[in-house]
Amino acid sequence: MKKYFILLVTVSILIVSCQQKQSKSISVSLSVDPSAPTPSSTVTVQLLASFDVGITLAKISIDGQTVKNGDSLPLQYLWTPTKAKTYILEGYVENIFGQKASDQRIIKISDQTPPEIKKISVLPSFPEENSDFYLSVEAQDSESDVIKVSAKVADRSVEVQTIDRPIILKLSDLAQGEYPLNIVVSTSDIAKTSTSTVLHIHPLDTSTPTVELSFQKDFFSKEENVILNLRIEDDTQVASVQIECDGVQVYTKNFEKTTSTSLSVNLGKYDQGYHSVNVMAKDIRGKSVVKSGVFPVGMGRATAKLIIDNQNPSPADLVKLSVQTDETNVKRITFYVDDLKISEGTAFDCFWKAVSGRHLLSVFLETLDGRVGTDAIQIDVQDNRPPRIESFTIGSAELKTDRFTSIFAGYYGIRLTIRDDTAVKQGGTITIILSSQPFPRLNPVGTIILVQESLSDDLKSASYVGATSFTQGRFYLIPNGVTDIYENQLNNLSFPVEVR
Ligand SMILES: [Ca+2]
Ligand SMILES: [Ca+2]
Ligand SMILES: [Ca+2]
Repeated sequence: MKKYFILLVTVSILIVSCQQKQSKSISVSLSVDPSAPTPSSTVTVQLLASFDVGITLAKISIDGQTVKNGDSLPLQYLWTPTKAKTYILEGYVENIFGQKASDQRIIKISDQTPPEIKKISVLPSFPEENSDFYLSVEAQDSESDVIKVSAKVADRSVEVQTIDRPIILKLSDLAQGEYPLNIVVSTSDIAKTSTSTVLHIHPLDTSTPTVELSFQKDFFSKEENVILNLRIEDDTQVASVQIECDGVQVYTKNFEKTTSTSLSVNLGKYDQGYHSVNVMAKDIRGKSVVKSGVFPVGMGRATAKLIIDNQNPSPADLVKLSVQTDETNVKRITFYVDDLKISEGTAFDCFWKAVSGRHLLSVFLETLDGRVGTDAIQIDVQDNRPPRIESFTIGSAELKTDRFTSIFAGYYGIRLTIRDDTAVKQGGTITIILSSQPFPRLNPVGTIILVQESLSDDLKSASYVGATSFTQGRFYLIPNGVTDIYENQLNNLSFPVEVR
């Protein structure tokens, strides 16, 4: 029994010491051949261990991905890297004793071939003085994802290293002028290429173009071509204009070296209704503006303008009334003087025999498509007749020119009312001369001043009042200063009065 116990202890010590020995001695090593591979190399990766008995798992991984595994050593993997970059290679081993060991290699595969430059562009296309702009570099490389671009212009240099495509570099604050621009594109110290170009920095363009649009007419008929007038200006250069009608492009034009332009564009014929127009103008720097408008076809007012050949006729003069119109489909033209129709039909003119006074001449034009237009002119026809006396009273006695009117001596109010076919003067006075002799043998014995008491709304009639004392005798009352607005004066009238 003691003998067995001693044997068991001896075996246990042996196993423990054997395990201790193995855990001390196992080590793995990963070899890489060639040691500095390129993307075109075939690389032999080999995993070895110091103690290769009882292996349960051996594996090789690249960047965490297992590429080869097995249960015996050495383990070999033939690797053909395609990308130029830094890789982590790892070898790993487990054995029946539960031992684990690993080894790592950092392998940098450097790119031998330069990237290919596809295109270099400047954004915006016209970089302006003292503002930001960008270089866009389109480059590709089949081995390297990361591409480095360095750009040198004037005293600036910028550099970016990225996997983004295209590769964008920001530049700014250059004065107006031309600069050599050098660009180096690389994927490693030995894989690089370069190019150079000339960079133009333009003067500042501060505003979008301006567009003024107007139509040749307020509206058009279905038979007419719609004409659009445009004026376009820009602080640098107008580049192009594009016109859409009802959403359909109908016109484009490009311009050369102009800061302002005026043009009339024939948009063609349209159906009845309202139509929209959009005008887009661009300047040479790519700034654009859109202006919109609407034009009616077959609707709206008809054009009608009244013309008269004599603005200042005398009574009985013939005045010619004409209508000017753009309409081609006239149905009816009617001319009026005041409310009186003097011509109706399709005649474009007519005559009117002027009569004194203030008159409203008008024309009314109708088209076959149901539109109307009208125009009017007010004129004053100067009359040549003085006002006439409507009534002349002393107290309640009405004076006449052809017989004596009898009154008793005393104090009387006097009233004179006059009327003119055009208008009497506003305000003022009328003087009544008292003569002891009949007209024309004047022998004044006194005067009476009458002041204007009232004026009718149409200015044609006015009343004047005054007062005086009459003593016995025979008198002739002669009004003086009875005139109309044209200074036609009433003369030579005398009114006999007998005061008893
Ligand atoms: Ca390359
Ligand atoms: Ca501009
Ligand atoms: Ca008159």
